[in-house]
Amino acid sequence: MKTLIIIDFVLAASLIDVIGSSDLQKCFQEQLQLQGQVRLLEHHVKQQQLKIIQLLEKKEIQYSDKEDENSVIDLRGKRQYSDCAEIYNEGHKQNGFYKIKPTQSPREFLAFCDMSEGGGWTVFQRRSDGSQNFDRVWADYEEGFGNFVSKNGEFWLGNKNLHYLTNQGNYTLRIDLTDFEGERRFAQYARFRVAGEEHSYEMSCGEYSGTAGDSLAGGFHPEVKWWADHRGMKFSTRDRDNDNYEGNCAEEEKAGWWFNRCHSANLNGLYYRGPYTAKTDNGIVWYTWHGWWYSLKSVVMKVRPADFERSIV
Ligand SMILES: *[C@@H]1O[C@H](CO)[C@@H](O)[C@H](O)[C@H]1NC(C)=O
Ligand SMILES: [Ca+2]
Repeated sequence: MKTLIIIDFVLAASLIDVIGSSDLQKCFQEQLQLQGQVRLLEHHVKQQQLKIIQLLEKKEIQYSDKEDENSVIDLRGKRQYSDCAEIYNEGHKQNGFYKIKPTQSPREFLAFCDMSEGGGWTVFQRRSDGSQNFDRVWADYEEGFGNFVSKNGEFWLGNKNLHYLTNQGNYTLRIDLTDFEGERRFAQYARFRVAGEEHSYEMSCGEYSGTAGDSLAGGFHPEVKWWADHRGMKFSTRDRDNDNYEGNCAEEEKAGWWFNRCHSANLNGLYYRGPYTAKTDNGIVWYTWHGWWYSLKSVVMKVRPADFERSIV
């Protein structure tokens, strides 16, 4: 080995003699240039790699967004479920739209199952962003309307479906509310029930519990009950006035609801985003929390059998 190195030295020395020092300098310069180019290319390669990683991440995010977008869950089973509590008790604990068929219902329909807060909640109304129009006629409220695909889509399940659903037994109503300050409150009512079409989908419910105050039964003050109690009220829409007011609550409040004279809760009202001014109190109102002139950020109305017990799966 040593001899070889010596030969190399000798060779190099003789090469310098042969090529001349200016040529050698040129070679060195070229080498430096090439090394510079290599570094530049390496830099490009690194940048490209980063770009690829970023694009892949973006694609992944889009992918999960799409998964969020479509929240319909097909169980593909032969079994029919009367509500989300049954689905939960079968071990399905993912939030989403499932097909249910209450015992008296002539057909299956999609309902959002909220598997949080103990699970088994069938959601029949949601407000989240004002993307759906809730100022609708009787037939729309009867059959249901809105977005039955997206996780946070707005919808009304339909009075007919709500009737079939709540007449299967004693159902607890839970209303989850959030405001634009990021606070959450809830109101819960025992024995929530919606009568059939022949009774204009009259609503009844029992004892209140919760943190948002009792706006549905006007329980916040005995003297307001005659106009603020929504229990025992028939459903009203702008084309079907069943309220206790000389005028037409649904028309003025731009919503379908169990109006009295007219309300201390109007969760199907206009989506205003917080404090608002209008001729009438037609925002998304829960009086006992934010009064009549504050429109809430989100609402979820859901039911669950009173005797619901989580099965250990
Ligand atoms: C519903 O609750 C009421 C009052 O607690 C009770 O009398 C009734 O038997 C219950 N109905 C069903 C179907 O469980
Ligand atoms: Ca009226």
